[in-house]
Amino acid sequence: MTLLTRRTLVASSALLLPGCDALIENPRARAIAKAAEQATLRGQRLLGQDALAREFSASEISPLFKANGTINPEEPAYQAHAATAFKNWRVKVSGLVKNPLSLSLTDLQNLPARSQITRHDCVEGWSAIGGWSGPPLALLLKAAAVSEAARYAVFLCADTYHSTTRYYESIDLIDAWHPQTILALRLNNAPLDIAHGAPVRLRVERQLGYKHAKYIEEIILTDTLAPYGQGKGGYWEDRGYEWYAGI
Ligand SMILES: Nc1nc2c(c(=O)[nH]1)N[C@H]1C(S)=C(S)[C@@H](COP(=O)(O)O)O[C@H]1N2
Ligand SMILES: [Mo]
Repeated sequence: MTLLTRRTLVASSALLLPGCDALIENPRARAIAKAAEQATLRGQRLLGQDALAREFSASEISPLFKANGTINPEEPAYQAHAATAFKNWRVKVSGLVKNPLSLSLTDLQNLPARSQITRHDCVEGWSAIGGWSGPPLALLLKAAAVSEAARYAVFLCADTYHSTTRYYESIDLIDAWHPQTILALRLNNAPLDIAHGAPVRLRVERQLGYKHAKYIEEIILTDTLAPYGQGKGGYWEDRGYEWYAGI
């Protein structure tokens, strides 16, 4: 609401109620104008920003899905979780949310899951088709009640991959709410193995492999990427890769 300027109010109410600019001073007219703007936004997202990445059939699944980057986090804390089948693993959702969450694997497993067979493309030049399954990130965002000020979701991982800081990634809220953005718990009908990000990893299907953070421990809603890593929004972004890695 506060983001609406007088100009956009005039523009959207003019569309709805030609010649009635004076009505913008009226709270009911303002509400109608706001609804018109939201409808436009939804319309645009249906046309483009919500476009789905291609999905494949089960017969197209790659016989071998290569694992890349960290394939077995050496950190003692991670190894302790792995030794106990991740029973004490939590995924925290914090930052610009009204209800911070701390979810166990069982909590995540009990949420409705989405299954999708998609192609993973790594910048190193290989691709693989795999079947992923897990709760849509949107369900967590809804439960956490994301604040209007949030612009990004940042994912903090348990591994450090040849550095002293954790692997991390970030996406904007359009990708965060996208129906194919899931917290994958399973690959090809089996619980995620350690090489592919156990116990939970991101799938953000319209972007390249490095965006798909494995070993997720924390999801932070934020209006700035500056405090994380070198401030470029991800482990590989800090080393020169694009932040929006669209395929
Ligand atoms: N935590 C973490 N996530 C990560 C990486 C990593 O090293 N650590 N590597 C990224 C890269 S470059 C790719 S291609 C994919 C590889 O996923 P896979 O091992 O399931 O094939 O994970 C991405 N997510
Ligand atoms: Mo990659």
